[in-house]
Amino acid sequence: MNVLVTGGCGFIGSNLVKYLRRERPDWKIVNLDKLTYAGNLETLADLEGDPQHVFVRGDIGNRELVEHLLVQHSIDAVMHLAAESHVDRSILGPEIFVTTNVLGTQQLLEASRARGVKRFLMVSTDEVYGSLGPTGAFTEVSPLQPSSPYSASKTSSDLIALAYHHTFKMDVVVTRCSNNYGRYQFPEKLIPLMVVNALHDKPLPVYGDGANVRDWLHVEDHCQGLLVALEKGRAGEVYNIGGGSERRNIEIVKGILGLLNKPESLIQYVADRPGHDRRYAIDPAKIRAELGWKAKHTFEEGLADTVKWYVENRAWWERVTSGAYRQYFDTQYKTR
Ligand code: NAD
Ligand code: TDX
Repeated sequence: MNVLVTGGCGFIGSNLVKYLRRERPDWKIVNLDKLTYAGNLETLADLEGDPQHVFVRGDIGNRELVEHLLVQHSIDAVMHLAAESHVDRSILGPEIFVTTNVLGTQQLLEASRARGVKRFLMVSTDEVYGSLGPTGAFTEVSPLQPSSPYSASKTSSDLIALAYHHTFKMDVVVTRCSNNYGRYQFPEKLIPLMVVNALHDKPLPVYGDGANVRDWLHVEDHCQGLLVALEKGRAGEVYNIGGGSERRNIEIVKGILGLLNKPESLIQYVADRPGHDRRYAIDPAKIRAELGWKAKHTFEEGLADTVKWYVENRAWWERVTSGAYRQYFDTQYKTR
């Protein structure tokens, strides 16, 4: 099987590429990534020289390039993760979110249709459902009510992918997962940002009252869910993937400070995120019943492991935050 993974140098994508190399060693993985600020090829340095992993720097919106790759590598399936992924950045500048997430996804779908890709897995998000009250959980038929430019752009791409199934009979499966955490997450997202700030003894900015709730999913559990959806999901179906670990932001921030033995005086309540969704919670009953998937990690064990990883891999996040990792690409690839 030959698989095109888009965004394979980002947080989830790089974990997924490593996971697929371990779990499906005979598959060829072609990794198409533009290497934006969020993409770091150095994360995949351990795959250097691996003939089953082919990295290509490029844009999902470049239809000619995508079609060329689909043909050149006889791609059977696409796992589409490439995106602009940060809500706060979408509030500062929505345009690139529409360009990449909406238009880029449509180009990728069109190229996949033209070249007869057998399965297209669209990695979407629980943010398409908007915000929940204090009770209940999102199911696959919950109304779509995205709040931010990011989530609206993801909802658009999610629906365009489903439209390609309904209209053109393309084999499309959509997954919608909750907040991921784990190794190699860019330190702009809640957990790695708080760890990095605490390690620098800098203030930890908690938005609003800190009582917003997210449903945390270990990235390894997510990767397993993506593989199962790719292999066993039914065409045209949506599968929610959730970790069953609802936590208030402030609990997480305090937990991180506890793990690092840092004082709670570092917590700084700051202005709320505009349009901040109050609560997300995923009902994963469908993927459990139909595909037999279930999260394995507990949040407490996963968070402790993640915090330890950031403590021990300071060089990785220092290079990522300074932009120094770009030199790696320049020396490894540009000269070839
Ligand atoms: P990320 O920001 O860490 O990585 C995104 C990757 O996509 C980067 O490597 C970047 O270089 C690449 N990219 C961006 N624009 C591109 C383009 N035009 N062409 C090719 N590559 C491009 O994101 P992530 O957190 O790993 O998220 C991956 C996917 O999962 C996204 O689609 C996101 O919406 C979705 N998702 C993420 C979470 C989460 O908690 N992180 C939760 C639900 C859904
Ligand atoms: O500095 C911060 N302070 C803070 O209080 C940051 C960065 C975040 N927060 C809050 C906002 C959210 O309630 O923490 C929560 C999590 O924030 P993010 O890490 O930015 O994630 P979120 O907005 O929930 O979106 C994430 O999950 C769904 C991913 O970034 C998306 O790509 C995914 O689709």
